[in-house]
Amino acid sequence: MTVHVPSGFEARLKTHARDAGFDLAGIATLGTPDTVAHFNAWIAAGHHGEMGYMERHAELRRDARRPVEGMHSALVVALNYSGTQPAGPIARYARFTDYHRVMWDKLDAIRDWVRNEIGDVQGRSFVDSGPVLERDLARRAGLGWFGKNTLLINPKLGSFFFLGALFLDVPLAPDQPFVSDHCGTCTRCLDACPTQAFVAPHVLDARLCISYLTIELKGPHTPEQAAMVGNHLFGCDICQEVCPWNEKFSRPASEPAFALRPELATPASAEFATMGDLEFKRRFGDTPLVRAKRCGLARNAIAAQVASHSATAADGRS
Ligand code: B12
Ligand code: SF4
Repeated sequence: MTVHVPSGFEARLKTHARDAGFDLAGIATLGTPDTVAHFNAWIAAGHHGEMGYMERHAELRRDARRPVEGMHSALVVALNYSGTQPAGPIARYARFTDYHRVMWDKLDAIRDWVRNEIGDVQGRSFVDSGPVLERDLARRAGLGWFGKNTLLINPKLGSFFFLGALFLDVPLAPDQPFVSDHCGTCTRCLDACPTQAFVAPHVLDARLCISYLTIELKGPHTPEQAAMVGNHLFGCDICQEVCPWNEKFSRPASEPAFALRPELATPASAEFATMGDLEFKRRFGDTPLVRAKRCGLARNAIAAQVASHSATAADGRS
């Protein structure tokens, strides 16, 4: 059955996405990412470290039509998770219920609305989960530019938001890509990174990134890695915190599921060093922390303890 897309449908779709709670919405046509060469160079340099899935599924990431056959367009959305909270050992995005399910549910509901509106359309929701270069797609859909810290930045929202996409098998009129770059001569994020993880503007060597070292890297830390982690327990926001666009435009999240959990906002880091599996699952099983697993959190908590003892010892000597 051929589906007829009525005139003005794209505008209604984006309005519907914003009514569903998304802060930004745009439309892109699926195809070869504009930044595929950057992605290829990043993989070739080994910047993905032990994130084997980035390499394994590289072919799919090189063309957004490949992950799901027959897909044509994407509704790309952003959901603010609030950059206004104070810094802490757990990155801001992980201080409440896991965002994947929240966003999948919203995107699936939008797909059902599309079916209701225009007929038998196939769709697939992606949130961080699929072999898709989401920031490339978001820039194509007009949502923002690539900051030198690699985050997608929107001129009215900053960068503390999640990205998601609803792939659809109908041709939709795309938005204009976001072509301008508003970083200018600023280098605050590059200068602030405590581990010098940016090998150049826009290029992150994940192997040096605290987010990677506390979440994605499995197994024990080398002494050098433990020292780099410092008192970070899960993830890192430093390159976003210092960004003037966040200082100016971050705002509290309006998504009810993103209500702050005090035990994640001001965690007792040391308790993660000894917590058992059952307790970890009971207290944090529905949060992003499960990505690092209980043993990853224990490893990070020990690195934090060592960092704090070293700092105390250094103070004592001075
Ligand atoms: C792997 C991954 C990581 C890795 C590697 C990060 C990285 N920079 O690649 C690690 C574990 C380190 C990580 C950390 C974080 N991540 Co992450 N991560 C991803 C994931 C799964 C893939 C990213 C990817 O494709 N990397 C490949 C490299 C090559 O891409 P890139 O660095 O983004 O660079 C792109 C552009 O900058 C551009 N580019 C590259 N070089 C150049 C050069 C020039 C001159 C130009 C103009 C452009 C350009 O092309 C590249 C390809 O599109 C995405 C989800 C997804 N499926 O896309 C989430 C995602 C990027 N992460 C996200 C988040 C929130 C984070 C953290 C903030 C979490 C935290 N607080 O700890 C940090 C931020 C660290 C950082 N500065 O990136 C969000 C970002 C939202 C946003 N506003 O941009 C995403 C989109 C998840 C989501 N669905 O919301 N992440
Ligand atoms: S801190 Fe400066 S250079 Fe880095 S992303 Fe923000 S505006 Fe761009």
